[in-house]
Amino acid sequence: MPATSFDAVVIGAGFAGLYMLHRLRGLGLTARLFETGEGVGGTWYWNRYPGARCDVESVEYSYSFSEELQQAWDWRERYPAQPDILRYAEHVADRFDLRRDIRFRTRVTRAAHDGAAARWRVETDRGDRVSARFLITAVGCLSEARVPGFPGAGSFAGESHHTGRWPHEEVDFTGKRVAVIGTGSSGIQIIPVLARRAAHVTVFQRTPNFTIPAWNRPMPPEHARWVKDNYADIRRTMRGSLFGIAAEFNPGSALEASEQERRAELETRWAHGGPGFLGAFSDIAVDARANEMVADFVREKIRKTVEDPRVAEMLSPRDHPIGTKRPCFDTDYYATFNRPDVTLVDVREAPIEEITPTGVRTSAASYEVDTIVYATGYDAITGPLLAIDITGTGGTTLRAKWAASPHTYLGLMTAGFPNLFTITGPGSPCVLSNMFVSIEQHVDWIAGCLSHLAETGATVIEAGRDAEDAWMRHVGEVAGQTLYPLADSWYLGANVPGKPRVFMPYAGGVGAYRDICDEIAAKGYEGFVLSA
Ligand code: N01
Repeated sequence: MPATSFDAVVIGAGFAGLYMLHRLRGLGLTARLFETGEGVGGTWYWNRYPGARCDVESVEYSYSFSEELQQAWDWRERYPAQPDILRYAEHVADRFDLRRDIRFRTRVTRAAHDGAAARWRVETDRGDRVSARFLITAVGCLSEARVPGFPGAGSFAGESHHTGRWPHEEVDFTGKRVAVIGTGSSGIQIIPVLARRAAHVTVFQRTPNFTIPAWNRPMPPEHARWVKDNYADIRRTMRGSLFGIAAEFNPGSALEASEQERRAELETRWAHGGPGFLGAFSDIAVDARANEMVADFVREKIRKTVEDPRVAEMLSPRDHPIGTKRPCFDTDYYATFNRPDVTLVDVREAPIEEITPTGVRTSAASYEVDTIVYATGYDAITGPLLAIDITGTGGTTLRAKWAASPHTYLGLMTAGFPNLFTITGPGSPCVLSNMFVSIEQHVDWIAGCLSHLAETGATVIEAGRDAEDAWMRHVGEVAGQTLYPLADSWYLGANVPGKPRVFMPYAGGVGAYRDICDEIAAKGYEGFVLSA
């Protein structure tokens, strides 16, 4: 008989779930991990589209918990391509012998807390019925893919794929007319690659995004050596930073700098490329005038790169401050629109009315295509959690509790759901950070918490309602000091019709957040309720 009773059930075999499983083992706890996909890797298992690549530098987008692992692994490029990240996830799963506790091709459908037994009862789509004292979600923030409900989508005669649910077999674009709908990070990565492969690419853009050149390149061996020799310092910098990256942030103000100083700083960072660009000045995220100066600089770059002034203007974002939507980092994005075989269509002016058997029809024209790529994003942060039917104390569902907005204490737990931990949940820095830094911090904090429970004889921990209310007020106040709420972004759920408009991540930075979590733990898990 296979085991049905565990100390912990973990949901998801991405980087959060893999590390959580490893730490649970280290604590001597039994665990079962359920994963929908056929393999490990989470978002990097699903996002196999051409051009998929992480835009955090590879040496920073990796685990720090094992010195042997970080010394053994060699990254090939400045930013890791999807196949390399997947290889890394597989290597970790093998190296730490994690697969034997993972059930693949299995989706958790329901989880209900049984108060009398103080256990979570978990059900899957393959008929598993297991129970565990602790339920730990490692479902990722961007795993619930969203295709808008365009009328007629089912009638399309060609192939259509969402970037986040890309087929395992190669999709052949040779000689094809391709529609790409969406110009977020995924669209911005796939469009230049498809332009080189397909006969014609038509890009359907609703909102132009700011994108900064990534300047990807092979990893110079001397840099790889230097990183391995200096990992301890690099990791320390990342952990204490705002966004979990090691890029240098300039504490100076864009408003106080002279025109010449400002331009020099921005040109240097543009030439370096990547996420460090937005660290050019400390007031970009909080002062509209400072932000506009940086946005102007990027729009000027667009005008210099894109030959047709009309197309350049279409590509120039004007409806949100730079950085208030997830910044994008690209390879040849703007220059791709100089190609004669790439057409940009503004669907804000003429919205998509339907998908026909042969293509896309907007209110202004019809476009015949062979393949449609939906780069239309995700029901982010709360979507993957609410896709599971989770019921806490007294029959309250998570969906009901979060109907008006997600409510958590530290993004780690939510009152009324004892012993449920949400790795990188809403109310934590999650998507505003390098996910590896946030994942390791959450997993380590949870492991510390489980040890504390064992040492003190407590079996149940739950977020206190007052502490949770105070935390959510703090999350809102910090967001309110920034320009983030000004954009219709997925950070606020604005991309999903009917979703509450609430800024979900904690914008105080991963360093400050870590200090808060550590202090709460040091004070005996202040604000949590522990019981035997
Ligand atoms: O999704 P998005 P994504 N009609 O939501 C458009 C991470 N990521 O998959 O802005 C027409 O950003 C929508 O338009 P609008 C990263 O965190 C990381 O690109 O809502 N268009 C938008 O242009 C990223 O932020 C990496 O007006 C419609 C696009 O679809 C997150 O994933 C790579 C539409 C969706 O953009 C999500 O990125 C890839 C409609 N009805 C992703 N509905 C790296 O590490 C939506 N759109 C590099």
